[in-house]
Amino acid sequence: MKAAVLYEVGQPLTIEDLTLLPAKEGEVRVRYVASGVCHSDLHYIKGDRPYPKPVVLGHEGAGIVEEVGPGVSYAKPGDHVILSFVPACGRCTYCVEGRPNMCSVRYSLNGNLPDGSTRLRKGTQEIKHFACMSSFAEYGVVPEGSLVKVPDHIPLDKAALVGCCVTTGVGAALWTAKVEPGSSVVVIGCGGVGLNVIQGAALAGAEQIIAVDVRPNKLDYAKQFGATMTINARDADPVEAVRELTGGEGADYAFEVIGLTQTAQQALLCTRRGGKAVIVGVIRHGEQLTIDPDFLHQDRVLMGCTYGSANMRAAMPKLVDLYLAKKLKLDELVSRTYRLDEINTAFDALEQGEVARSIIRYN
Ligand code: COD
Ligand code: ZN
Repeated sequence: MKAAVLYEVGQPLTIEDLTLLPAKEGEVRVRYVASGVCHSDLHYIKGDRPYPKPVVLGHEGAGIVEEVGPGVSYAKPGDHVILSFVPACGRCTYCVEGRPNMCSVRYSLNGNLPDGSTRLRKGTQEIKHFACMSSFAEYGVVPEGSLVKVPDHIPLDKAALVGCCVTTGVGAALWTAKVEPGSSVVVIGCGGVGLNVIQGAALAGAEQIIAVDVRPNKLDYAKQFGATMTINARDADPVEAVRELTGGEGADYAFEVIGLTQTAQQALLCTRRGGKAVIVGVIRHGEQLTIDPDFLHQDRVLMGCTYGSANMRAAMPKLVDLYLAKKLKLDELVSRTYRLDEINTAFDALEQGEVARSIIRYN
């Protein structure tokens, strides 16, 4: 099968012919239909976060089950699935508590499947998996716990986006922050994930949604997804601008959706007394965040967020239903569709801020 391999940090991905070994116990082979191109993949390409290599990246995929290994009961060949980038073991404390987004297995993977081995080969060379998904490939072998079944009539190229940016973003508003109707919300960073925080806040009934970005095209997208006001952080200090727009108080909720210390500080400073700042972006490995304790002292809450605090098999089908009910925008997220051999162009477009989201579509 064809797959895009990252051999070295900072190098373009190489399209290779790889061998995919058969699914073992508790694993499933999936034919990918599409994969979104997310900034988190770009962080690994650029070396902002360490990861074993060579690796096939891609963590926003959907496809069709082709073959199931021994002991698999959740899915059968022909099932349409969204892939979760966190496989859920179903047994650890987090899974049992209904918080599979933090399943313990995730933190021990190190580029392998849960049994500690890999199914990807270039000749005899072992290639690492990414998030047990590696959706920049025509096929994947994934743990059963990564699958989220969806009805056959959902377009899988759109459903792929539910695998990361939609669940992460909408979930950050609904399930992490629990945005309340009538509230004021600031979203700093209006890319694929940030636009979904905006539409999540709109779904929750927020009255004022202030979008902050440095690119005018992103602020236009933000309005399309429900922002009521926009701030270009190149033209104005976002903290002062938010204070002005909120009667001098600050907002009830502020979301950082980029992964920079400066914008994480801004998110905290944008909140009113008693407000919540949610850091969705992951800050570069090794950097520290400095916090003025006076801010926290005023009943403010600073929160982290992984996968929108979602319980994936409960949350993703609900998001798909909202799309079918025309209450959630997915079509509008897809600015461009690329072939796998155009993947480096897709990353350039992401880095240049040209797209809301782009997808790789297989055949
Ligand atoms: N001020 C305001 N906006 C800015 C600034 C700034 N100083 N710098 C950049 N931006 C804007 C860009 O113009 C762009 O619109 C946006 O920030 C970022 O958007 P994208 O499309 O490049 O990125 P996303 O939405 O695909 O990804 C954002 C994440 C925060 C998810 C990502 O960067 C990250 O931190 N990933 C790690 C977290 C993680 O692993 N999540 C789970 C998988 S995604
Ligand atoms: Zn992502």
